[in-house]
Amino acid sequence: MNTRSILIAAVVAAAGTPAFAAPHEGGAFVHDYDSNHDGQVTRAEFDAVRVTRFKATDANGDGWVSEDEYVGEYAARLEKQLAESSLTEEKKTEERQRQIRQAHVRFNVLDKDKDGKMAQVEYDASGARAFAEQDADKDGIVTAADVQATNARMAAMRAKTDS
Ligand SMILES: [Ca+2]
Ligand SMILES: [Ca+2]
Ligand SMILES: [Ca+2]
Repeated sequence: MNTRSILIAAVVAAAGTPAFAAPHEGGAFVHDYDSNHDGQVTRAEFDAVRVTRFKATDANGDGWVSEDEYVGEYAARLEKQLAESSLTEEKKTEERQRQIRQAHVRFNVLDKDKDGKMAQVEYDASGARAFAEQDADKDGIVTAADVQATNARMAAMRAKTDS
């Protein structure tokens, strides 16, 4: 490979990296839930945001979230992110389809008893799992250091599966 083709390969590789940060990425965790901006997320802060989000997602206010409500709430947040992103329209369409497909998959995982309704208790159970997963040192508070440790652990797990 000459210098020029190496350069082209590097540019192509850079273009292939996602310009679009997944909403479930670590840095977003502290950002999303740290209501008093002290750099750490307590369980109380986390739960308060989750309760608000569940209520907002339950668009018709009947106490449970349907698949349409769940995907609808997610799609609205996704559109905001896409509007701010620098992706081309074509890439945005691709990303939208991929993310919406995953939202349907997530709903079905959350809806443990498969009645098509996600109750607050099912939503809370998934939240508790997510919080525990991020809290790497298990002191009940998620800091940026916890998130980094969790990301490193997951990257190591992925590397193992890939090899
Ligand atoms: Ca905080
Ligand atoms: Ca509902
Ligand atoms: Ca912690």
